[in-house]
Amino acid sequence: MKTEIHRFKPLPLNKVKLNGGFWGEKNRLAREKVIPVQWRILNDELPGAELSHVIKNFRIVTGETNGQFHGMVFQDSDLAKWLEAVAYSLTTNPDPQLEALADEMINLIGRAQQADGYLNTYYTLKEPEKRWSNLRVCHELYTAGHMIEAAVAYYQATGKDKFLKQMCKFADYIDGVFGREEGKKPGYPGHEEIELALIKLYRVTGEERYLKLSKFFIDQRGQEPNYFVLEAEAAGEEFSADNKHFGLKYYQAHLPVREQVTMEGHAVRAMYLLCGVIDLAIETGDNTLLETAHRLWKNVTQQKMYLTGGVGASSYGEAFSFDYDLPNSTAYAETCAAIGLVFVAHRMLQLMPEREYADIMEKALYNGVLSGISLDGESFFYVNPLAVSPEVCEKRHDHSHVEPERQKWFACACCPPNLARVLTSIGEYFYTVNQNEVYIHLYGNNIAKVGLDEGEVQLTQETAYPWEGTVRISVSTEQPVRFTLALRIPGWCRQAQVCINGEELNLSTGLERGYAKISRWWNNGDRVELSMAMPVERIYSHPLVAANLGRVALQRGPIIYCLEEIDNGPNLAAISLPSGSKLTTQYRPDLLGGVTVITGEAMRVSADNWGNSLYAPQPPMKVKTGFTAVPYYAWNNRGRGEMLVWIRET
Ligand code: FUB
Ligand code: ZN
Repeated sequence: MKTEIHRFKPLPLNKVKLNGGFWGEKNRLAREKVIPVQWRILNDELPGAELSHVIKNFRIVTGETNGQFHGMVFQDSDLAKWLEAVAYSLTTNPDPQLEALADEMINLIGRAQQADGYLNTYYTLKEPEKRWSNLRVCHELYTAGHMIEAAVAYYQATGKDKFLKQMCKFADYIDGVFGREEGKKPGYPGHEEIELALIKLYRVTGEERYLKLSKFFIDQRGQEPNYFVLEAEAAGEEFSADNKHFGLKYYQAHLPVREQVTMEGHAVRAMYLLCGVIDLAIETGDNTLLETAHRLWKNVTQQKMYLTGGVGASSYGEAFSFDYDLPNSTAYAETCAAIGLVFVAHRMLQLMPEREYADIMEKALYNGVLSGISLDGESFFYVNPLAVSPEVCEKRHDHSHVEPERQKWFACACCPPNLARVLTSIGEYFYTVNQNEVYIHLYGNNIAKVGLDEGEVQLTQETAYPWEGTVRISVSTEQPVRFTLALRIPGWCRQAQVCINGEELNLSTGLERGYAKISRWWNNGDRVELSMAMPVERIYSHPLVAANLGRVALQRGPIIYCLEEIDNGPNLAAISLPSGSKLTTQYRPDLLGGVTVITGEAMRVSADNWGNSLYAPQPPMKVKTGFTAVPYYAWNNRGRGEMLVWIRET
């Protein structure tokens, strides 16, 4: 028997109807633009985009076309993530044509699947005899995980089980290959992903063996003798377990997972591992996993996270650096890693509704995730630094990983379809519920249908959030229902008011873990109004973040701001904000799809009167200047130019 600790489940996507507003619009963009454009890219039909070849790889396997495999060893995962996004889109917005397209892809996947259940176009085409021989590097289990996630989502969206059955067959085959039993491989993936996917498969099928297999992969990671070391030895490959950058830490395999103290290595891998750990803890009630999850969460969010919710500071290895090492212009902060952090936070909320988890989920969503996609949905950042100078990116080798402009696609295209699946499923991040409690974590226009022990209620949120701090929630119910409505009062909010049917609720008695909890009989037509003061805040870093010493960032509500060259002229480094100067906000419907901008007075170091000498014994002249800051996520939507989040403060 498992211990039931899955007390708070996300309100499923099909119960949350987004109604315009900030996330409603992003969701619409993902459905109407991102999915169709990515379909063209996956078919190599978009001029000017990096070649994907992913669908062609499948067709080569099936013999429907000739050619060579092209792409990364995990190229199949781009199609899987696209299919997962399609499934979420179909969940909220049925579309027979899109569904037919997805069915066609599922049939193709079925035809490319080998008789024993194996599926992987790279190995099938290039190295059929080498299956599972390089788990550390070659991503077979990662790719399988994405396929499984897509199949689960498609089954949930459509009720059709063809894809699910295909992936059960694959998972059963994997189950036959891996394990501690004689004749099986005691290995685990170099890139985590299948752990969380198998738990999804277990939840949807009820088959315990998938849970056990996920547990095996998590338990086995980092055990001695180390599988990756043995695997490399067997292949005659050079692999140094304690290599600074690509040793066992890179794969989170330096220690058994429960003994890991800090979050190390490749950031996306680390986030996906943490997701699996939390899911497994939820399913098994294993306290050692819970402690591990809390410990690693703390290390990431208190020592290794950018203000934007980006994680993974180091471009070398796409990895975490040491504590407080958060350089701005060389930041890697991969879009997928911020997405991974959102997945982690969402799972932490299922363990316990703590404001901190929702705050970080929101921070990453509005900033480090959304910066990855252009406002028109057609181009993407893989890397999300907090300071960019196009000239530096072009000329300096240590910045060569930074693209100063979003790209249509990438040779390694993990981020764009990851964004597609997050934006199409964004409704699932708004609420978690149990039998008689409804927690609201994200604010945005939507209608939610919540099934409680005492009956179904409908909650309608109306708001101009994140530009305004007022959220109106109305209750529809056929008969009075007793339940608790818990509203997150975000950590950034210093002054909040809640009124029920016009009467103010006394919040002075305290919030519960950051939520205003209202337990009562709710009647049809009851209204709740949450008002959150949303002044601009000056944010400072922990003194050990050397890159930000003497610097300030601007935040309003959940939105982090930046300066852009187009508004402030070149050489943003020359600008400084006098502390305490007045900051003004204005909503600009005409700008960047509608954003609130921050303006104010600043100082600019001037080269006028300086002369030709490179150095001099007196400081340069300073002149007064105005400045305009725009939301970080919206930068680089008006052409190429500099960008800066952390501004010098005088
Ligand atoms: O290795 C698969 C994906 O590609 C990773 O998650 C990303 O960091 C990129 O390397
Ligand atoms: Zn990525």
